[in-house]
Amino acid sequence: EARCADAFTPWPPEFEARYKAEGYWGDVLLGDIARGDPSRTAVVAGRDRVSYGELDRRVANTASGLLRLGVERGDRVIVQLLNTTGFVVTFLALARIGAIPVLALPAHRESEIRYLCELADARAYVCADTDGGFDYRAMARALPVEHVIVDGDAQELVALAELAGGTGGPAEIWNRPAPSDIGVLLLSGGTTGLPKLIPRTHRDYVYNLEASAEVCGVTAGTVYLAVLPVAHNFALACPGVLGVLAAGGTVVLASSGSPDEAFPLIERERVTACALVPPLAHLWLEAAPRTRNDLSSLALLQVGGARFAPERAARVPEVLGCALQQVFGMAEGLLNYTRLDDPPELVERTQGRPLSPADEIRIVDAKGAPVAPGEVGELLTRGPYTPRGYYRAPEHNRLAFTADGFYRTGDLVRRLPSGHLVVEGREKDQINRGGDKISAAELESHLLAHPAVHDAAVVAIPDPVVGERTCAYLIARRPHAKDRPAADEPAEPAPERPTLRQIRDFLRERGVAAYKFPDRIEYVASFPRTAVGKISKKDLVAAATR
Ligand code: J2J
Repeated sequence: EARCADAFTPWPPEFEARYKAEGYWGDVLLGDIARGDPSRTAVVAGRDRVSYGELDRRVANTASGLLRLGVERGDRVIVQLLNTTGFVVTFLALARIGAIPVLALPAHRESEIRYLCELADARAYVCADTDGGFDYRAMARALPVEHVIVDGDAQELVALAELAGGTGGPAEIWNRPAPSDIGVLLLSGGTTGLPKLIPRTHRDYVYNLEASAEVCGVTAGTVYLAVLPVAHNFALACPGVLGVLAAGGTVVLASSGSPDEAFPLIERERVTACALVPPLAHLWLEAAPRTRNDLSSLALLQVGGARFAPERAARVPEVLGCALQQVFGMAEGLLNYTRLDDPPELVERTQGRPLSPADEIRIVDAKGAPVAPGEVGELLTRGPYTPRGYYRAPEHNRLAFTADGFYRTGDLVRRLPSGHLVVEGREKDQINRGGDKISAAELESHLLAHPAVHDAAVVAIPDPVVGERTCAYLIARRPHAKDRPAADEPAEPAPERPTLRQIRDFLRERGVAAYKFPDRIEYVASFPRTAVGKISKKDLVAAATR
């Protein structure tokens, strides 16, 4: 516990006492949540079919292997795995020995992973072998970590399976984590130049996943299909893979949410629940009327991560034959769910209400004063599973949290008398590309590194399919004065303007995840400014959509 003290802001003692006394925080550790009947199926992934008994053995053996390697309590380990059994085993094994998984998305590339290694001062990196032509092992060899562990063909690196196969059986874990320790570091969607990590303690995350499982009616009979990356909070713990394992249900892991892959799995495994982002839900609504697959087992479809249009929400029950649940969540904590017994009106038109009776909500105007009931304002929140600060980010924390510990979500919401929230927009400088979050500042700083780019401003433009797309406004760099033609030569040459293709190649070359690439670029001579001289992104959006 002590070694983490400088890295994150603990809840004040009176809150800790209250959350414990009221039963939100218990003593269960993240590594011990998979407590299903040993003979029942815990995880299905491709040809892998693993019982709870077998899962527990694999977790114990992997935990021993990690200890033998020298990974110990408090060490940070970057985990970049696909939706595989290896992810579940690695996550639980690390949690069991008190090492802290730092969850990267499969789409992240060297720029993001290297930064995470440095920020978290990581001991080890666990990755897939390859995916879609990308070789994680090649990237891994250049990273500043002591150990690289590979789920799959490890070449000369350490294989995850080999790690678990050591002799001597499970080792004694003498230095167990405390429930108040950081159990996992989640990646923030980000609004700043550099990504942030969110420290989730064992006890707050266990509450997060157990309370979510309860609100979603998860039982040992649940068969949950994970198609979103399980490194993301939604598919991991809302209730996600961990919530379903905690209830003794079955988790089916898939690598894509396309109807071609998901529908046959739903039929074969008799899937009862699934979580999607809106663009995927849209695809499912389009594909379901024509499918030959039997989707009748599906009882609950969660949709969240970005705005889900009410017209589409209303079609889910008739077209997919299941209940819809809207989820407005964030890796920073607060989760809002529509409830299974909410009237259709609320399920279709709201993004749910807070999970916990102990969640505190404030909706404020630009000056920080509460708005009148029903008015739109910025959502601030604190509660038993909303941390009080980012990991190793004291300066940013002073901006992102109020003095009394409320997290500034940057989301603009309206609250109905029922307590349900409607997301009306966003104040933060972020693009929500169908659930994928892109920090404008981060992308701008990459664009500014291009030698032909003088200035960059990134905005979200509305899109009928993914909701928002990324548009980068660029000011091309004029050639340097010394390169300019002499006075007797003809007029100065036009600045060179990289094409969208060239910009994307440049970002790929820099090791930036592809989902952050702009969909569109526009060259301008100058940016519109606000009265106080800041770039007016509102005017840029208006110009892009004219
Ligand atoms: C509009 N905007 C939404 C929604 C999230 C469950 C579900 C989603 C996330 C997630 C998550 C939205 N309508 N229904 O972690 O556990 C936007 C908001 C929010 C941000 C958080 C979960 N649901 N959003 O999306 O950390 O702007 O978490 O602040 O990726 O997504 O993004 P993220």
